[in-house]
Amino acid sequence: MADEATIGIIMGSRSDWETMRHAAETLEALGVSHEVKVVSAHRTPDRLYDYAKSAAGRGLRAIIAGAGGAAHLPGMAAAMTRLPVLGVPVESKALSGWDSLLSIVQMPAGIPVGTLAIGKAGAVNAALLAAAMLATTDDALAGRLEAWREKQTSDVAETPE
Ligand code: RP5
Repeated sequence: MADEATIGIIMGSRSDWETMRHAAETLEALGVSHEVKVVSAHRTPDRLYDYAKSAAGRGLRAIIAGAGGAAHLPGMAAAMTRLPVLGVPVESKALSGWDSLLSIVQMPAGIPVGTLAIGKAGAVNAALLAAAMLATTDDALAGRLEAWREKQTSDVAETPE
């Protein structure tokens, strides 16, 4: 889903896709238009600049940014756009995502990044938060989001086996 995307999903490396695909799949399930790009703060800084600077003008309403290690992508994107930025710490091999989490969450006052949990849970919840923000002004999406949550509740078994 890429035409007239309302949510931009960016990640620092193709290796982040295994985590970030859960954000894309969740938006897909909710019928939220989105685009997906690899944008690295360190390896492709010009691509990051162009992406963040053009995001609002292209009609995006929020950005979900996932990165691992010295995870500067969400914060640098947030520094260059007024759009809400949701940060997903990708689980790193060296430090199990602690490095990613602390890099993303400890923003200086004035440039916020809404930081989610490490890994898949964070990617799914970033998508749900983005959808919830859009749903405040989109009744049809609000209905789909409520239905998604009701299904999640009804899918929980009462017994472990
Ligand atoms: C970060 O470095 C990426 O977000 C990724 O999580 C990590 C490792 O990248 P690769 O070396 O796998 O490309 O910039």
